Amino acid sequence: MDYESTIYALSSATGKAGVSVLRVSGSEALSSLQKISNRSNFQPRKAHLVTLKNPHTQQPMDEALVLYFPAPHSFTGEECVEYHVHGGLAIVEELLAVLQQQAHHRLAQAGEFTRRAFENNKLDLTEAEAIADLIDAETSLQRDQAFAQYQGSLFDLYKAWVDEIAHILALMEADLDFSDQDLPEDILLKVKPDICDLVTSMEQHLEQSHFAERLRAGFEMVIMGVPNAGKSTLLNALAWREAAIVSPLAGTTRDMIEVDLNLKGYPLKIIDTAGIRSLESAIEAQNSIEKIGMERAAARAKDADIQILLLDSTHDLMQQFLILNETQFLDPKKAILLINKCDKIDTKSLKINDLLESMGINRVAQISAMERIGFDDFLQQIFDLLEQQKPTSRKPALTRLRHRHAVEKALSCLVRANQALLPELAAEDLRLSLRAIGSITGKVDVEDILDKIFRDFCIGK
Ligand SMILES: Nc1nc2c(ncn2[C@@H]2O[C@H](COP(=O)(O)OP(=O)(O)OP(=O)(O)O)[C@@H](O)[C@H]2O)c(=O)[nH]1
Ligand SMILES: [Mg+2]
Repeated sequence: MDYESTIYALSSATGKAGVSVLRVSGSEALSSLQKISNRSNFQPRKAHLVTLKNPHTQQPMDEALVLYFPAPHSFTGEECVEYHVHGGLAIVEELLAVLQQQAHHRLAQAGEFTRRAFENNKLDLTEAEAIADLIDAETSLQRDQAFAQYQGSLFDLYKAWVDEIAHILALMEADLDFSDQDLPEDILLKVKPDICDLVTSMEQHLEQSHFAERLRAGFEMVIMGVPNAGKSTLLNALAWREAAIVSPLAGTTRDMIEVDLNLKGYPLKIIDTAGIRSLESAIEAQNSIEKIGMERAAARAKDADIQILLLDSTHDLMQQFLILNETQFLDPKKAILLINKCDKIDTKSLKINDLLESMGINRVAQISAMERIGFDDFLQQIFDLLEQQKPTSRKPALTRLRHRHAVEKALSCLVRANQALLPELAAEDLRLSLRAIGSITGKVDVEDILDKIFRDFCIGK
């Protein structure tokens, strides 16, 4: 990556706008600003109203607000300039062209400003990822989570772990290097309780992070039901559009259809599926498209955060449940029993409590997907179920598979270190564990940390 060039880019969205912001970062950022504005004096971090002129033609381009952020007190840690121009296409295009003509300037690549901020120690990798998440956040809860991570909640946690592992490692290495000096005997026994504490913390972290990962990527709610129960009608009603085809023909939906919903801050992916028929009919349907659709639906429902069992109230409820249950996806803890087509019958006649008891499910709602009846209660049930899955502790949680893999690796190394019979082997595993956690923030130099700790040890002066 070339860090010599001064880079520039349109930072606000493309297209017409009231104001567009262009960002320039690098050693030549101030000098190009001086040329384009015909002005030499800019106070740091103060807005200046200037007329921008094309340096070749001296034709005015726009009147703009410009800000100068001297290094290292800028987003990237380099000399930075922001141009706030009127967001017209011609203005933005010409300013970009003029910047291109400036010495050592080039258009920034995707993510390059943040990359430079990382290289200049302005943020760690988790904070850089949080910027991307903040920009992508579509619900308030997603934004809150991304913002906490941006402010360093994950970095602080991993930094504390790195410090603890490094401390244990330093003790062990000191023992190995200076075993003839007065360090406590049997170092392996001495550090074991600390390793065990770390193992527990990491296990809890992995366990409690599932919710945060889903909050970032979206919770999944799968609608399961026999053909014609009204699954696609429900999907369309929730999405307020005709996302799926609805018809009185059984077996209309073959593939999964997804729509996104923001439920009081929770990002929710709703998945409509192929209707489930009884196993007998499924056998008849060997290798058919319908069978594949049913298998996919069951697999997706198994992994989902919420399973909607949609039953048609105009047909035998228990029979429908038994058919659905044949595919063995049901997890009563995350299931909601949803009785549909309640516009057609007197629901008092339904023996719902008996049904719930035999299914082991404790959430139920009655709706008419077609007439939009009972939706408030149904949506509240979904919200309650999500709230129930929220971890009680407010500890920072990982949000990406990249973090999860690294923590899993660090954890397995610690477990191995704990079982090692020789301190040399345990030390090697601790080193690997340290590297794995360090790779999440990208800010760990193992040797550097050890140097720091050894300095406090006063051994072998
Ligand atoms: N009266 C009434 N009819 C409904 C309701 N919901 C769905 N229907 C009707 O039931 C039929 C089947 O609806 P769909 O939404 O296609 O059912 P599905 O479960 O997606 O069916 P498959 O895709 O074949 O598995 C259609 O004729 C709908 O209009 C409801 O709440 N009340
Ligand atoms: Mg359908």
